[in-house]
Amino acid sequence: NAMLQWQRTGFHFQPEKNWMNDPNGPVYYKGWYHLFYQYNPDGAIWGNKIAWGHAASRDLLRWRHLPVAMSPDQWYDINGVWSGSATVLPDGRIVMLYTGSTNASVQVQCLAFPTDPSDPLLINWTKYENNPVMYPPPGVGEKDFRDPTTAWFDGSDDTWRLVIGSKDDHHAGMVMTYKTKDFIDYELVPGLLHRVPGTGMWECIDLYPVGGLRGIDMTEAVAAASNNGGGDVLHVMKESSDDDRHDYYALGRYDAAKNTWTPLDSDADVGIGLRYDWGKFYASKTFYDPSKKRRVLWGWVGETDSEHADVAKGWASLQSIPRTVVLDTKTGSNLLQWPVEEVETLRTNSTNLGGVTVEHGSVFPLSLHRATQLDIEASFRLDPLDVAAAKEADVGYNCSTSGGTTGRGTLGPFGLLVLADARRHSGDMERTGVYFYVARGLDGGLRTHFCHDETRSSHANAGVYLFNNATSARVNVTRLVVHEMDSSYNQAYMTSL
Ligand code: DQQ
Repeated sequence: NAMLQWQRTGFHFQPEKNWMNDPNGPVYYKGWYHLFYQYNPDGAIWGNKIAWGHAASRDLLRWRHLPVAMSPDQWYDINGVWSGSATVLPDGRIVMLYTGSTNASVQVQCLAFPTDPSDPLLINWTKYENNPVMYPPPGVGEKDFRDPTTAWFDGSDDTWRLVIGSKDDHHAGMVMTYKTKDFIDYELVPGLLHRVPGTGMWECIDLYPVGGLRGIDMTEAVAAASNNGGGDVLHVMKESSDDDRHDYYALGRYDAAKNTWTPLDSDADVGIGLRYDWGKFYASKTFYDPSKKRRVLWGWVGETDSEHADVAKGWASLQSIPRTVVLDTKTGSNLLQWPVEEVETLRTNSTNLGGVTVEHGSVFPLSLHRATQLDIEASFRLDPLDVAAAKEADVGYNCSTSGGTTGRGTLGPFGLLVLADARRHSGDMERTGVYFYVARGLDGGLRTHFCHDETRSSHANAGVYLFNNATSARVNVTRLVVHEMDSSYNQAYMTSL
């Protein structure tokens, strides 16, 4: 069916068919990036036979599909080979830890290794003969113990450490630390690394350092901290909240000796309240890429299609475009994310359309070739006189509830209407808005909201428009470069191998 074909992605990773959820064990090995993922080889829905799908890439964009890496075939993972993480040892060997759901549906941690370490594609995996290596500790529910992180080395006692998320019987989300010398015997480190009442099960914990512009490996950060206090390095803790299915993070300080992680924003009882993403984005995981010295983030993007539609399509879900994550050094209070630089290699024709002014209350189309996949760089500048004149106080602007692209304010909304088609609906163009809204806070300062509006989205693949729905402000589009993207390449490459 041509329509269903059309809905396949251009650049986002998807298996050739069937269900996918969490990204697992991302790692760079002998020149290849590896992505494993929660996969149902039998159909387009999640089930109790989840395996680890596997793909490898040289550039994080063009993927080679590989055979299923691990299937639920042992008593300790017969109900699912669930999420886990890779650790690269100093000699280059890889250790994989994952959660098995046992024949009694108990969550246990299991160990696996590449069968042939000389194979850069890591096609075959061997499960450790004496799995499982960790059981739920006393006081922790049998079904509340999953998703081990990447381990890091701590030179103070020459152990590897990792964390696992859980919840307690007061519905508090919590993070436990384990240490091990050999990845076979583990010791629970006393105390909890973190705990937040009322947040439920914490899935897929991620814990990693951020500092300047380059990424930092966790082992490196722990070593630096014990030598010189660690400088300005902060540690991100992320949890995937099973209660509301969003990924939350906070910046904090990790103290290895005390086994504590303390959020910077200590007043927030929640402790972890920032979102990576306001769309569908869950069970994410980062890895340190030694080849480009960066930290890269993947997240599972579930689709909003019904289960019925997924079954009809024969597939469900994609992975986000991998993103480089850095600390926002300007604010020191949040992260910045950007698609990995490799995305730019997909740009073909580029058109420079900057240097225009969009008057208030106007919409106009950009003259582009018809293209289904675009990468748009844009900078907007409000007229300073309009900004100075804006008196209106921001009484709680909200991207979702303040009218989207049709709202009206003194300094917004303005921006782009993409996937827009004026012919389909007279007077009410189908479009997806990507826009800004600037408001003056009660303290007199300006706040910029960056939003998207899907309420009039459709499958239209026609035009891109500039719009400015502010009541009086003019907007200068100082830079506007539209890159057409080579969208055929990814899928063609995947199927040709
Ligand atoms: N998905 C896995 C679990 C994890 C959950 C099972 C998060 O390991 O907690 O498919 O989406």
